Amino acid sequence: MVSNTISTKQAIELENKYGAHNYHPLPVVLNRGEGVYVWDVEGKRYYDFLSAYSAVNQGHCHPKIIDALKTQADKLTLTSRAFFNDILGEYEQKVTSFFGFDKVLPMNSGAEAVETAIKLCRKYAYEKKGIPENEAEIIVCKNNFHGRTTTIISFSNDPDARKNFGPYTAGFIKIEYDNLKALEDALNSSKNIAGFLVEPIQGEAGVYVPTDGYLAKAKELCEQHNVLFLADEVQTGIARTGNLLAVNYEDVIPDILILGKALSGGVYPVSAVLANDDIMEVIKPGQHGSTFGGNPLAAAVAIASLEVIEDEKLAENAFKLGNLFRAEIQKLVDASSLLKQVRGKGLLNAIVINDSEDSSTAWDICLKLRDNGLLAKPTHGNIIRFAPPLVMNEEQLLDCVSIIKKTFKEFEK
Ligand code: IF1
Repeated sequence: MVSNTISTKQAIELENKYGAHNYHPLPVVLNRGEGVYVWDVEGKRYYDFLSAYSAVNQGHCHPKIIDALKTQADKLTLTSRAFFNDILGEYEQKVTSFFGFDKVLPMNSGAEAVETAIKLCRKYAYEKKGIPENEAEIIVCKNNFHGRTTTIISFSNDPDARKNFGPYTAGFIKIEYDNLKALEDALNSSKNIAGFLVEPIQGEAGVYVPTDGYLAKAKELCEQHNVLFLADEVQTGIARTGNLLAVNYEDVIPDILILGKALSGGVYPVSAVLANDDIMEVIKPGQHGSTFGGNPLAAAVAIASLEVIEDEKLAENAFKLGNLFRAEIQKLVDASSLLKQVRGKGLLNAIVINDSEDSSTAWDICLKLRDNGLLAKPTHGNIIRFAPPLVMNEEQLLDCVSIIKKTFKEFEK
């Protein structure tokens, strides 16, 4: 029975009693979303400044995407890949031309797409580069976040993500992020390096934007060593950083591109791995897939989601509003002892609170932001991520800036 009269207290009690405690949500119970706004069960409206970790770039319940979902849902939702259907090919043509690759392997979650990219990279290394089987190494960066499957957390250095989930998958070399010498040393350390997997901006780590030129130079080093460059744009992609992809800022074309989240506008789990034929052809029938990967519903939703990004010029809007946001918050940083820094690109930003990592300050500030009508959540410790839907307009953004300023002023008293 779908309830529409449940109270905040009741909803939280139900989740606590019947749901695994694998999250610590902010105490707010939402029952409606539209554009940049969400509402709680008491009817209070909030600005959503998390966008479901950048899955709702197109805004909550975008009418064009919802319409595509509803229309397709009345026709055909799932065929499995045992048969063809009339919309997967159309979506594959759309997404490959949208991002400039020959082929796409459609999956569901971001982690599944990262796992797919790892398998593709390893198989390419064995079958095209002649690396001895089971010897492939993939370079990753410390403080990465690529998902929560056992292989992916095997190369995480976040104890919460990793502890007591072993034994871990071998074949990964961890280096410091934004450090070209570390990358070069790793590339020279073994002849079995298959790939370099990197977030163009480290999101979960706290929105770490690398030095200008890092991505371009890293790609160049990979090319020199005949190593594949895998860009995880699950969070930074789909216009979030003010470009269609974060790698576009440096004209980097990854060998393997990983997408998820806003590929579906937050309406349905859709992820994708894109590559050109010489890489994608190493996957033969029966060697990889998933029940829901590339299903008609996902295809219809993803086509509409990409059309919204293009038609509403959301990358341009994210670029413009991101500069405005950081300029306004910088004034706060300059005037406040509580704030250390604001950083980010486009509408993927974070504020660093001037307090210890293990303090509750960031959390307490998010509770006050909630009371003042804006929802955000800390990433690690003293960092609050600010990532509103890209459909936000200037007036709404400035309204949010004033809520943030008001909240920090209240907090400083
Ligand atoms: C959670 C974090 C963000 C991602 C990148 C792959 C994935 C993600 C760069 C996997 C997913 C989500 C996972 C979600 C919260 C959120 C998150 F805090 F966990 F780290 F955004 F920063 N690559 N990120 O950011 O995609 O399998 O989730 O579809 O697990 O709590 P997924």
